[in-house]
Amino acid sequence: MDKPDILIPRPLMRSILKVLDRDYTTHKLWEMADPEAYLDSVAQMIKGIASSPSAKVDANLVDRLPNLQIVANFGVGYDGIDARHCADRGIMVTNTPDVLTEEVADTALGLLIMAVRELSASERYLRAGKWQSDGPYPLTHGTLRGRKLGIFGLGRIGKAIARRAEAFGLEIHYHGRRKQDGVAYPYHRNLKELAAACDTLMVVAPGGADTRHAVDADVLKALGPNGVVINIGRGSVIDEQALITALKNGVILAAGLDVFEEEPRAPAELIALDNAVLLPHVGSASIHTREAMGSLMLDNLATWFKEGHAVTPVAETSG
Ligand code: NAP
Ligand code: 8YV
Repeated sequence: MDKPDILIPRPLMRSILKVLDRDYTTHKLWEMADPEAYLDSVAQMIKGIASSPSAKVDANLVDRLPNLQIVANFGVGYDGIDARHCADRGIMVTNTPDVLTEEVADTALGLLIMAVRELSASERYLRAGKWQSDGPYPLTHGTLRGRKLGIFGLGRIGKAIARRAEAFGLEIHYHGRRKQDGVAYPYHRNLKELAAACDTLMVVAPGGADTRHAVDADVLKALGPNGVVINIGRGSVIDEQALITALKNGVILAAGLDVFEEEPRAPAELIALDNAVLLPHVGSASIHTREAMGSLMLDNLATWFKEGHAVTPVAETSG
């Protein structure tokens, strides 16, 4: 049997590319001098896309590929893929849920503690020699003690974060599109209500048009001057300019961000702020977890081309 042709828009881990090169005819778009012309020349052949959150698989790209059968995403968040359009065209879309949940939840708790207890700033203080020259680092205004954590997006990762936060003694609240059966944490119908009931907001909802800038100036104000915002979900969910203003003006206390509106760019204004802890989208970025995500993506492609079904289809294409 001929090896199916797979388009790879953006670089993937070497170990995954090795298997893709072995089992498929691969087309690595980022290596092409003229990606548009190359795409035109191979469009008829492409049966699958091995995608990742930094690649955009929009309706325009999908419609250029008449024989496309599957888009397999390296990541659980698939806001970069027009999954509704794929579903309309009968194209399968898969993602990598569960295998990264615990890793991302660990990172979220790390960010929370770093932001509340100023761990990055205090480490910078030591490295600058100030402990010796100026004495102990000032006591932090922030503490985890008595904090109420509002989780925006109580899904797989949100629940893993909640389990950890409970162990730290935090009171948990949540908001999503609906109240969940069997969940005892207080539910809030909208984000402003959630923020007003809490002082710490954990954003772990998906990106995309429905959640764009859901965390705005009003939500930040409702969180209050002791407020801490952590974003481990998607940069687009927070209005970044409103967040910068709130951090600068003491509307909230601090923020911890793993994701940004225009990755890999983190705004200079955020970088200049000592009350913002900034990570370069490393939530799932251990070799262990990225290998597991890669295996699941490869399983989805293999099962599709061998058996005609996928292991982890996204909601839009699972019916
Ligand atoms: P999940 O299990 O599908 O959970 C998503 C949660 O968000 C659900 O509880 C859902 O609840 C809620 N939600 C979905 N759409 C919403 C909307 N329009 N408005 C309000 N709430 C909404 O997904 P997951 O596995 O936990 O992953 C969550 C997200 O984390 C991913 O989509 C991805 O963007 C991000 N992520 C980031 C990293 C990183 O490295 N930083 C790594 C992995 C994932 P309802 O259905 O009740 O609304
Ligand atoms: C990505 C993520 O997989 O799963 C997601 O939604 O955001 C990360 O785990 C990572 O950016 C790989 O490119």
